[in-house]
Amino acid sequence: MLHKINHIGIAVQSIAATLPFYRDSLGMTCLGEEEVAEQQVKVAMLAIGESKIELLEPTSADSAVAKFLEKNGQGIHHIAYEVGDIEAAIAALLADGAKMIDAAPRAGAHGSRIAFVHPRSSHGVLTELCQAGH
Ligand code: CMX
Repeated sequence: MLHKINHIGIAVQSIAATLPFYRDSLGMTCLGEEEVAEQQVKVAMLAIGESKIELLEPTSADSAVAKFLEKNGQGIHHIAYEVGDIEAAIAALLADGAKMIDAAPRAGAHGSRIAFVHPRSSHGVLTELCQAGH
């Protein structure tokens, strides 16, 4: 069902302040920045081998990422797994009794379709299913 880790999301106060560490000190390639209005975040994607690091900066004080930062401070926010068929993956998880935040896929960054599993079902780790856009 899962192909690989697509990306790891990291919540940050400021992408501008964080990017130099990942891009310049760690030497990752920045693939671009984008605002995902539906999620009330600005994201910067960095490539590391087959996987990516997604820096998440909230654009609104009542967004999911702003609440996370308030409660936990900066740090790892979610793990996103790549799937070939996101509808089938959601159906399989629901059939196993998992609580989905998204019972149907929604739009993610770069034309992808995404769905989140509630962290209470995934033992404390916010888990994202991600089907790449074509
Ligand atoms: N990782 C692990 N646990 C998390 C979490 C995270 N990132 N975010 C929230 N939680 C936990 C909280 O600690 C809390 O746990 P307890 O009940 O044990 O205290 C519980 O989930 C509920 O959290 P809350 O602060 O009360 O917040 P909400 O219920 O309002 O929302 C959640 C929680 C997960 C449903 C919401 O953050 C959500 O819908 N997230 C998915 C969307 C998202 O995160 N988008 C941003 C990134 C988008 C992108 O990648 O493009």
